[in-house]
Amino acid sequence: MSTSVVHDPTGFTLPDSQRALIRWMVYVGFAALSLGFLNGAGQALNYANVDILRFFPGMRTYYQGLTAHGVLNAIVMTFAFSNGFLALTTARALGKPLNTPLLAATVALVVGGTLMAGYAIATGQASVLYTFYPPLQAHPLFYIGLALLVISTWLTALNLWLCLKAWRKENTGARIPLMAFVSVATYVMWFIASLGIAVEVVGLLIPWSLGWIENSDPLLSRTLFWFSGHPIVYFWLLPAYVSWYMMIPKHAGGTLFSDTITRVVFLMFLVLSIPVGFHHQYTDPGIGQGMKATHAVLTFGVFFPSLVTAFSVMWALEIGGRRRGARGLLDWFWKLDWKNPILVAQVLAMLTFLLGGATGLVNASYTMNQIIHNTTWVPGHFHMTVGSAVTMSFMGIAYWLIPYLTGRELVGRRIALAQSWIYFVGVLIFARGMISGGLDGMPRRTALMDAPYSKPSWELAGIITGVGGTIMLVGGMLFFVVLLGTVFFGKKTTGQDVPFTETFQAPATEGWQARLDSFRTWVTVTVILIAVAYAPFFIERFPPRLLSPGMKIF
Ligand code: HAS
Ligand code: CU
Repeated sequence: MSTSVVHDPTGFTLPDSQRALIRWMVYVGFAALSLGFLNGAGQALNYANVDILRFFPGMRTYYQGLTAHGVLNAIVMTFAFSNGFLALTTARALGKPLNTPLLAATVALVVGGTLMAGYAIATGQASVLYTFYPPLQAHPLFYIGLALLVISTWLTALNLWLCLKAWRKENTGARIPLMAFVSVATYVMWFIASLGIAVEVVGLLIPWSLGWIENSDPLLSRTLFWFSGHPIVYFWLLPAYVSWYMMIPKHAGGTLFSDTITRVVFLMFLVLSIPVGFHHQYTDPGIGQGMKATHAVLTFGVFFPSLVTAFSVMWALEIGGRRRGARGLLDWFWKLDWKNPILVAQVLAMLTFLLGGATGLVNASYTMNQIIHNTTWVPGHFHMTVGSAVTMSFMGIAYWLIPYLTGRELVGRRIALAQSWIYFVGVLIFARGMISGGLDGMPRRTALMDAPYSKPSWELAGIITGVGGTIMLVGGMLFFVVLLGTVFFGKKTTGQDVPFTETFQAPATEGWQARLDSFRTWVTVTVILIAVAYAPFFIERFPPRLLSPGMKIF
């Protein structure tokens, strides 16, 4: 148990040009997040009967604000951050530079895509929410912008693949360094997953919004959307997991327990993330019960690697706490370095994710889903996953990543610490409001302030939601104080490295474990499982039934 392995003793540093491109990618992501936060507070306050959206320039309706909130936070921020972060982790782990023109093209696509979709949303021509279900119809630039954003992730996938290929050529037979393996696995999963949304947007929605085809097929489109729409949540989550597995042990002073288990977890996400999309469509007509049940069972399967993660990461934290002097059963938790904002943001993220995971199980349970579907319970769930586990982890990562990318020391550690706690408390209050309201039938995605109906019990739930959302905004804005302070006023430093952990044992070079690195095998398994879970529906639904004319309601 004591032989430690340093992953990459080569002392590789990323070329300055690539560091600058990654920096800009991350800036774009965080710029989107800042606007997304503002819109989020507007949404939360809607439930408390307070309308601040009307003070936002150009904002016409609640639905326009909700679209901006979802697209900026869940698509632009996450894509931009992952494109930058996982490109860096891959290059660092392999000790190889990336492809600069590809990286530059990726940044250009993220910027161009965001501007196009942003234009359509800002001018009120795309108030179709981030799921853009037809027959709601948006301006063509909305769909084209989204397509460019998806293509930016493909270019990143290609960049990682080229980097890995070059490394393999020089290291025949060697195991892929763990941090590169988990980063590449994330993008392999997402590349396959994104094909659904690509077919939907390019094959159906862009031609329809341009008037080349007259009508839409809502059920087929929704199914293609959720083919990508469930795995996208793991595409948001896995960069945080890369940090929890590879970096948190280092920040906590611990060590990652098992190389093999970590690889198996990421491979389970590759294989199981996609064939579960119908758990978003339990109430959709036109999909067989048997298919829905299959997806329900597989959803419980994809729950498992997160459970394993909880125990692996907890053990790494425990080792860290014990090395800092903890003796009892649980005091390792309090012995962690609670003054380190990088660690604190992410440990608090994990704590909210325990609740995010638990509410996910309720969603996945076919019959219980009937009670909470389309209620505010669902945004309650996803703000304890993407809205905190992921977002707070990205903020925690930023506390070393921004210094790494800018060559400047972090400014405002105390503000950073306060920021994490405020956001954490805020999101728990917010989610408490949403969850309780949802159990009482409070509808999601509804301008409740203007609704002619209400229920007395929604009032308190709405107020709690509004208060929590406001606290989240304060926590979120303090993050930007730290960020801007660091970028503009941080003391110049040199010589930082990407912080990542060792594992107790080096990966085995022979036996079954070596087979884990064969992406070809796992992609084959993935494709077979997808065929089992989706082929019956798509065969039955082909050719598309283009019957629904577009609607522009808001
Ligand atoms: Fe979900 C709806 C099921 C995870 C995001 N989900 C959504 C939507 C979003 C979303 C955005 O089955 C709404 C989409 C829309 O607009 O309609 N979800 C699940 C399940 C999981 C899950 C089973 N969701 C996520 C993640 C998301 C996310 C992750 C974003 C990042 N979700 C559903 C279903 C629906 C749904 C249905 C449809 C609902 C409907 O009707 O519309 C699981 O993957 C969750 C597994 C998580 C765990 C927790 C592990 C905990 C860890 C932390 C460890 C803590 C430590 C600290 C180490 C098993 C790893 C230790 C310290 C101590 C002292 C303890
Ligand atoms: Cu899902």
